[in-house]
Amino acid sequence: FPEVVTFGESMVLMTPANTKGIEYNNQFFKSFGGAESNFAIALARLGHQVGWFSRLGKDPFGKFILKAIRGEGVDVSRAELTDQAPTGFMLRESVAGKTSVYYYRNGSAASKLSPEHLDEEYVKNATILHITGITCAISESARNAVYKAIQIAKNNGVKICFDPNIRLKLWTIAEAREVLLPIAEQADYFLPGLDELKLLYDTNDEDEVFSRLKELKAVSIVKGGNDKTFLVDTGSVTSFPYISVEKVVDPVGAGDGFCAGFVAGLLKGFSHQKSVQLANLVGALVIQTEGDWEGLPTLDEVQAIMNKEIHIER
Ligand code: KDG
Repeated sequence: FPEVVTFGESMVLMTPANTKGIEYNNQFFKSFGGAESNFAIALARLGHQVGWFSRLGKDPFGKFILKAIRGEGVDVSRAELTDQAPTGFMLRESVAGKTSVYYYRNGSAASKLSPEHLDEEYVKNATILHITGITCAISESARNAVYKAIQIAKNNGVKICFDPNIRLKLWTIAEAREVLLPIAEQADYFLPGLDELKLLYDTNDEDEVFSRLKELKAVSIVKGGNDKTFLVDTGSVTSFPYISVEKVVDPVGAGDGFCAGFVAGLLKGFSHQKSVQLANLVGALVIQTEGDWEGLPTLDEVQAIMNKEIHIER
């Protein structure tokens, strides 16, 4: 059984092959994305056994995604191709510095994920279960699968790692709050962005945000605070500066890589502090390459950087 289990929707991702944007462009690059599979690929590259599952359409998109994730060394034995519904897809464009995402995922195969698709033994035998708010947002049945996975984890001493990953194209902030805040209370590791916390706690006051986090039993790692990452651990807050990079090529996927870096640190027996540093390093590397997961580093790459403490040039 894998050390880490995660599940959630992966979609085909189409991006315009030039700067004209979706409306005027005639050629597209095809890849795929999904917060949980990005996370799983990151962990596999960092040398860990990780299982990801979802439902995908039994269509060319679904087959393409499944093969690619399997090819990255992620265990996909519990993922399923179904002819019940198609694979979701998304388009993303960056025009004049503004990135827009368009989802075509309503009624997708992954949205039909439900508690019955969880293999209890599989979740039970993991060390860490990683869940994100996206799976809670795509459908009621997928949300119920998340609740069931949390229950299995709780009953079997599996640690829960939770990234709220708020996507306001999928639900309103009021809906998100109602679901995500109680999950944060159950998590062992909570990895939100500072902007997400402001939305969740409905405040711009950072002191208030941190005092809310201190009330949680979870260790919280907060991404995105003024070039800093914060670790909130047993009531105290420590900050870590970001690793500066020459050029940010594509920030999408940084949060998923960050979570995987932190979890890899935990599995390697690092302290929480050192795990946050590994998380920052993975985040800094992935934003220097186009794509949600393509630029994720391998264990050799991060080790070389950590051992020599060299600056990253890629
Ligand atoms: O974190 C990156 C993800 O946002 C991306 O890969 C797509 O999972 C995705 C989503 O639902 O937006």
